[in-house]
Parts: sequence; C-alpha cells; structure tokens
Amino acid sequence: MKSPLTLYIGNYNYSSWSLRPWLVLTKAELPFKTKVIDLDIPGYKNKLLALSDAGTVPVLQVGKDKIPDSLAICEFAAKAVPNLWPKDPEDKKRAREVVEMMHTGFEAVRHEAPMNLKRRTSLPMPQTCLDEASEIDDMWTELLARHDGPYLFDEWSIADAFYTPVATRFASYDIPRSVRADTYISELMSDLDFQNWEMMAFGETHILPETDAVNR
Ligand SMILES: N[C@@H](CCC(=O)N[C@@H](CS)C(=O)NCC(=O)O)C(=O)O
Repeated sequence: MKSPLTLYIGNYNYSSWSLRPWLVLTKAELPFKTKVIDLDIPGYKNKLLALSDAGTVPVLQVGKDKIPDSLAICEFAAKAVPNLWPKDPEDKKRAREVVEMMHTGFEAVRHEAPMNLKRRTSLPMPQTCLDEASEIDDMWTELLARHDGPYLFDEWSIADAFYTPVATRFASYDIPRSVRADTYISELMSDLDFQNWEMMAFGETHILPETDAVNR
C-alpha cells in the first residue's frame, strides 16, 4: 500500500530537528517515506520554501497537507498512536515542559555544539555551552531519579526523542556530565532506531563546512 506520509528531512549527520520526529514516527510504527534535502547547497532554500513558509525541515506531508515543525509532527503522531507522551497527567505536563524548553531554548548548546554525528573532539567548549549542558544534566538527573525506567518518564516518550540529539552532542564534543547523565546518553545512543539513523549519517558524503568548523 502506498504510504500517505512523507517526512522531508535535512542531512542525517547534521539535522537534529529532523531526527526528533523521525524517531517518533519510527517508534509509533507509522509507515512513512523519508526524503532528504541536502542543506546549504545552491538552491536548497527554494526547495525548503516550496515545502513550507518557514523554509525549514522537517516537514511531514500527509496526503495533500503539510506539517512543518518537529514538535507539530510529533503531536500529529501522538494523536494517531497512544503512549508517545507519558500516561500520567503530571508527567505528561512535565514532559511537554522539557520538550518546549528544548524546542525554544538552549541556544548556546545548539550553536556551540551543533549536532554532527561523525564528529569527536575534546577541545574546550565555551562556558555558556557548558553552563547550559550542566542545566540539562541537572534536569535529566532530577527526572531519572523520580522514575525507574531508563528514560526520562520510564517508558520512551517524545521527551527522549527531543533529547537524543543533545545526547549526541555530549558525545561529539566530550562535554562533561554526571554518571547518571552518561548512562542516559548511552541508553539513547544505543537505541536501535537511533543507530539506524546514525548508519545513514555515516554513509552520507554531503558535508556542511561551517558546521564542521565549529570548535576546531
Ligand atoms: N523550529 C523548527 C526548526 C527547524 C530548523 O531550524 N531546521 C533546520 C535544519 S536542522 C533548517 O531547516 N534550517 C534551514 C536552513 O538552514 O536554511 C522545528 O522544530 O522544526
């Protein structure tokens, strides 16, 4: 059967916003096709603007409709499939809060430690980035201490999808972290769906020189 869902994404190696809904749609077992748009090459912006006014990926095509924005795509999946948000109403509220924090904040981590799955460096990071990383570590530690599971709210949820790219940044830039955060990072990075994504990244030849130059 032809899948009515197509997820347009940026490059596997770099596009953290694309990874989030890709993980959610994959965990939801919603059949979808993936189309990659190589970022930062001549004409790429027009391709993005043809998909959405925001001119960004990810965009989910649902039949004739398009849903731009990573969080909106995750919400679409959560309406279609149960359990992508925690069941407990308080946990669900808190999960939405920590997702929103990532969706709109942590600018230093985003800019000083962009997702770059092939990257491994131990060069010192700017203090603003380290401070935000430490805030994230505290938040993870507090949530993980309140729950039994390996994930932020016991069972895997959209919150873990939102922090998977962050986990990769701790690994890529060798950002200091607590033992508890380190265990969580290993959990997210050994997830089989994440590893399938990472394999696609490792096979990619397209590079973003400006992103590769960060903290060199
Ligand atoms: N708030 C948006 C942000 C999406 C975003 O910034 N995506 C990047 C790729 S990871 C992009 O498309 N950038 C466009 C550009 O580089 O011109 C979302 O959550 O989907």
